[in-house]
Amino acid sequence: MAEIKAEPFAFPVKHGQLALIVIDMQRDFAEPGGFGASLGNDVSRIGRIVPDVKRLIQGFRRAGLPVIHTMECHRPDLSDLPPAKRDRGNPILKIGDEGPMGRILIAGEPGTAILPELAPIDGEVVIEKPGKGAFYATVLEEVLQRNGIRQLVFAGVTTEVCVQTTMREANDRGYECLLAEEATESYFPEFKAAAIAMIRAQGAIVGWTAHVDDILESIA
Ligand code: TIU
Repeated sequence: MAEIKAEPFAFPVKHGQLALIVIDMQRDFAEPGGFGASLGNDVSRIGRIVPDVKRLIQGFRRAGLPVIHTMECHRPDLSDLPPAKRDRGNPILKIGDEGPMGRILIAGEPGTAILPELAPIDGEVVIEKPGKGAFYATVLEEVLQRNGIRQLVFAGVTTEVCVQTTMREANDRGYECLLAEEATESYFPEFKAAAIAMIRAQGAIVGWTAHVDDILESIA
């Protein structure tokens, strides 16, 4: 397990310091009637990455490497929801409103759950986050430090919103970040392509990008 074939150059794997972080693979972003759809998005693209995200999760589990999951969600009393976030745009259903899968983006509601195919197993950390980035108002940094994790492979949705925000937060905190290209998706293919390009530009200014097969081969 020395390095992962990646862009803009090979990602140097450091033994015992690597974890997978799966961002917001929730029904709310992937299914009709959820938060993503309420914003006017065609959510059908999101479900198509599930097999690749699953392969990545299984590879990390097989290798005995940590898998961390995140969920974008808010408390039922909305005390962690800034009005600016609730009121932004003109969604069909706002965060906290009752939808076909329960209250939109509220912790514990059916629609807020992680997709069943990708569900966390016992012992895996799940970070509930009120923001787009997974460090803001969460214990993620503490969890990573306690486990000696310094390198993160990223999967999940959406590429240019919660994935990229978290990668940038992690990069600024000194973590080495690698985005798994087939295991991330956006509602806008052009935004996914742009996010991938800007992450690895300028000598990996935010981090590396790699194909799922190459990541799996290196950690096997
Ligand atoms: N709207 C959108 O593209 N994303 C989000 O609101 N959250 C996440 O990316 N998880």
